[in-house]
Amino acid sequence: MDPNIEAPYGGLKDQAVGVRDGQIVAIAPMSGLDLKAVTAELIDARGGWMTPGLIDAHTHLVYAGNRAEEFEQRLLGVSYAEIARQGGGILSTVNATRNATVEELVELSQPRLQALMAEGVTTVEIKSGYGLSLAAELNMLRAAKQLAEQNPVRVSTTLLGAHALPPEFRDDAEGYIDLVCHELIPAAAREGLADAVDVFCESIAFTPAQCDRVFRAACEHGLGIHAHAEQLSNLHGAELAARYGAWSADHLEWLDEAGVKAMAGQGTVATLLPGAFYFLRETKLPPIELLRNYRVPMAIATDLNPGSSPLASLQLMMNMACTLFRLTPEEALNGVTRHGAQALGSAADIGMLREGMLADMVLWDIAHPAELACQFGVNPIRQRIVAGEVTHV
Ligand code: DI6
Ligand code: FE
Repeated sequence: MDPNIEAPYGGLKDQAVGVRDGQIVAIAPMSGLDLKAVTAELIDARGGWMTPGLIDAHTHLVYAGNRAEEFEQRLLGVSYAEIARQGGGILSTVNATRNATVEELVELSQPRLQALMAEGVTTVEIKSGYGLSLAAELNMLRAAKQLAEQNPVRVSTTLLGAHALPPEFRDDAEGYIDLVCHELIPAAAREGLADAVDVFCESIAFTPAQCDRVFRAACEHGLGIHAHAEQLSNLHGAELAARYGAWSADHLEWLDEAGVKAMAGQGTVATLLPGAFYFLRETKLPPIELLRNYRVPMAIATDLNPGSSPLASLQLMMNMACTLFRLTPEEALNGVTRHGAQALGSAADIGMLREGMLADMVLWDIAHPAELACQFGVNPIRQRIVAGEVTHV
């Protein structure tokens, strides 16, 4: 996936990858290698393809409860508003999450993380956002950190305090944003629990002015910035986020040319979430052609969450990025490697196979990299390697 290599996918044939202390220290042709002289452990790739470890740059995989019954009710004709009146929707996940301990959150989230890792994910971003109080948001982030300790995976954590308005602030959005800026962000930063901050900038969530306050607080505490923007309408949230040098703006179905331009100018990644588009049966497509024209890097992620994308498969997202958004398989693979890394502010360390980068990689039983986006349901993974160690997941 190294753009300095001109071949499709930055692909090189018949290469050896040398790893020491968790880092890639050499990539060189097999023909120049005297295998008998190599004292290190050898892995024979037997003609497979080696890619960078996959990166899922947008998930809400820590939560309690589930919303399958709502899904069923809606298909039986109960309206979304009626479900919300019965305490359903996002707030049902908030209730369940608030009532769970950190240990319970870890236990409930492990199978979802496991599913991602089994398909080759070596780095995953995990957001809070179902706690909406100081204690419950920090507990979600603690659960994410604990998952990172217990699994061979890198985790980037994001404080999404401004996800929804908690019931105790029903008529006081500004008061809740005060809490996010003056308590949640400082506490998460102080305890080293968050790498970045995120917001849901939408008519059903928070206004651009409120998101602006959150971004300012994030900058003051040295945290990265993500934004849920232009998912259901165009409030110019992506442009606002780009002005703060955001790592990524995500969803983006309603993004316009001015927004694309602003993102291009700041190097903000467009993180596309085809699973939410599919699950919510959206019809408005993100402006792929504009993003290409302005050379905005496109990442692809699962948005794994119980309400709008209960889909724990990054391979499925690669397929949907191609079928629904018309990305090429090469763009899709870039979206879950190099551009995913950029979306997490980690482009110097992960997302490419290159000397000096971390040795996170996946060996696939495939004859061509397009297979990763084309076929779904037959997981072609042979080996998953994190920091140079073969993992057994
Ligand atoms: N956008 C979404 O699609 C999800 N959150 C967000 O900011 C919805 C999350 C949920 O319904 O639980
Ligand atoms: Fe999301």
